[in-house]
Amino acid sequence: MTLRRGSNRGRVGGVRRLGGCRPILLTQHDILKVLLSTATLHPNIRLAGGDLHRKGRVEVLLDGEWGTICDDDWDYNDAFVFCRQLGFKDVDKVRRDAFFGEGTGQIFIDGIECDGTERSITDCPYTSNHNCIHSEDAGVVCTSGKRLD
Ligand SMILES: [Ca+2]
Ligand SMILES: [Ca+2]
Repeated sequence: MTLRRGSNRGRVGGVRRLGGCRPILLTQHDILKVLLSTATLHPNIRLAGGDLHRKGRVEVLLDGEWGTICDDDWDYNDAFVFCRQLGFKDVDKVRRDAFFGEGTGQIFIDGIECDGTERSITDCPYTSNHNCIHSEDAGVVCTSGKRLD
């Protein structure tokens, strides 16, 4: 296969002079960019400690580290943004008080106040200067239905 995009022509020519590993790295980078731009699932959040893929302790990846969300102000609107971000249609249950077990690491988010329209949980107003402990970790049960939009 020959790439005809103008931006790649000079790069491919330069790579030939530099040796064998660089073309593979550049190609992986291009593929990763496409995958990230088309991904339905957001790579920076996850559910942990639940027994089904749609429920668990809500966790976020910030600065390369997984951490939790405090249940202070954790309500339906916040859970809705989280479930939608994971690709689910809605929220089944909002869980508080480390319902799915206590997380480890940092508590990144406290006092979260989503209005329900945000695309990402980290787009919601919140404070990282928390007054929480892990027994207050927030959780959620998302509906089994996947979002269609
Ligand atoms: Ca809230
Ligand atoms: Ca608080």
